[in-house]
Amino acid sequence: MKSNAICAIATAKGSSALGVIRISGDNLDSLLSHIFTKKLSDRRAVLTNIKVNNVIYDNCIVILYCAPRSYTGEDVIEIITHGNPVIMHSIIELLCKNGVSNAAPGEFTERAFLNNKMSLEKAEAVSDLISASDIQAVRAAQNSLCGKFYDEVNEVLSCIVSLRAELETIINFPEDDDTPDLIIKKITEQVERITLLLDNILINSKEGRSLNHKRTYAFIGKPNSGKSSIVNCLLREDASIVTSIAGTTRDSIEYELSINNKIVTIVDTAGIRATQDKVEIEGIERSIKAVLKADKIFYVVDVSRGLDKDDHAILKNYNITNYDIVFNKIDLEGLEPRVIRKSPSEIYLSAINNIGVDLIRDRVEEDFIQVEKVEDLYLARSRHVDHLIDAKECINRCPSHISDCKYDILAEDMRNAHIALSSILGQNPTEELLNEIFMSFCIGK
Ligand SMILES: Nc1nc2c(ncn2[C@@H]2O[C@H](COP(=O)(O)OP(=O)(O)OP(=O)(O)O)[C@@H](O)[C@H]2O)c(=O)[nH]1
Ligand SMILES: [Mg+2]
Repeated sequence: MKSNAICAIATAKGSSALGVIRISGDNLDSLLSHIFTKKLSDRRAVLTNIKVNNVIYDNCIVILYCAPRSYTGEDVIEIITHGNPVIMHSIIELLCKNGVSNAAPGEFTERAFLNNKMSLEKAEAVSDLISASDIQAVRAAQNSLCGKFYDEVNEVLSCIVSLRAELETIINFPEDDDTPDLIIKKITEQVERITLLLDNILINSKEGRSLNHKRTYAFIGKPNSGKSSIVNCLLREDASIVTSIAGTTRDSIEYELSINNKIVTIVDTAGIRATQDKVEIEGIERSIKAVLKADKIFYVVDVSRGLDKDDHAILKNYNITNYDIVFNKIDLEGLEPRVIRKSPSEIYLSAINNIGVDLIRDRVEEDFIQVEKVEDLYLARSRHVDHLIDAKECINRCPSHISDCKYDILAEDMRNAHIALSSILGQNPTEELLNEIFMSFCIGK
């Protein structure tokens, strides 16, 4: 596939010791050799200046990977620069002046997929590996990337292909058949094997999907209840502004919090109350969106005021169902920090004194999934599980088709199971699906 050259900074934003710029396209050596003071050579690290019109952009390590032995299957150049964003952006500008365009998110991996360097679920695993929120998710993504998921899906696919071939023979040449009993026995055994393999993949994929999900916890409640104070305690820094003025937080603000080496998202939100203030109304609407996005709500109440009818109205009107009530400001009532487990559970703490805030960390930790045998998992996505369920539904219908000797209907269900499983690996993907998958990547990957 002929394609224009693309480039992107592949390292994170900001200053660092080193920065990496990635370029992919056809005939990169002839397109760009004039900007390097040394000749590049395939798969060799070359220490060279990037120099044009006597301006030295940087002294860097440059590696050329000639097509097709590269990540994308095209020529790829990786430039390792000093990690100053000014240097990296000036090199990107230089590349763009020389016929290279800025890469879209995930475009390198999309090209790798389109050039048959990797199947679709492996391309997805690249993105999942980068965003994995704990070590188990990292291991599971690595399993997918090494082809464990691909191999297992492929094994079922080959069983389905051979059964489909047999069914075609039975349907087209009924006179050549073995006795009906023998056919039924043979086909039943094959369907049983497919069912067994599929069940196993489905269990592992469902577990893998839950590992892939970074959980979100939103702090919701009336103004002044202490949401921002609790969030700041959890973050152990003054990230959110805290004042005694009700309505201080005007927007939903997301933070990443690491609890026991697992990253979760916590959201500080604007206090909910009836107001005429336009900015506050907008903030409250964002709080409602945060409710919808969250896996769980910590509903914060000033314990000295108690859970009143306004709180009940908020819980009801915003359809908040999965929540703990956090009674903050226990110092005002002389209460002890504690958790009362019931439905909903209650957590008593004092953010201002940082007493009992760890109880929230403990509650979050209770939600962590403990996976016994991570070596069996792959970091699956909902898309994969949906296709596996589609395939499973087709296979589940097979035993009754066999006993009714309805081989043409059986063949049709096998065909549909085949399509569902092929879709996981990205055989015949739609453009929309590819856009959806690759747009969620970071730029430079
Ligand atoms: N006594 C006491 N005061 C607290 C405690 N936690 C927070 N406060 C005070 O309560 C006031 C409101 O705290 P915030 O954290 O800004 O409350 P909020 O829920 O984020 O308020 P909005 O952003 O307006 O919705 C501040 O004056 C805090 O110092 C606590 O545990 N005890
Ligand atoms: Mg606040």
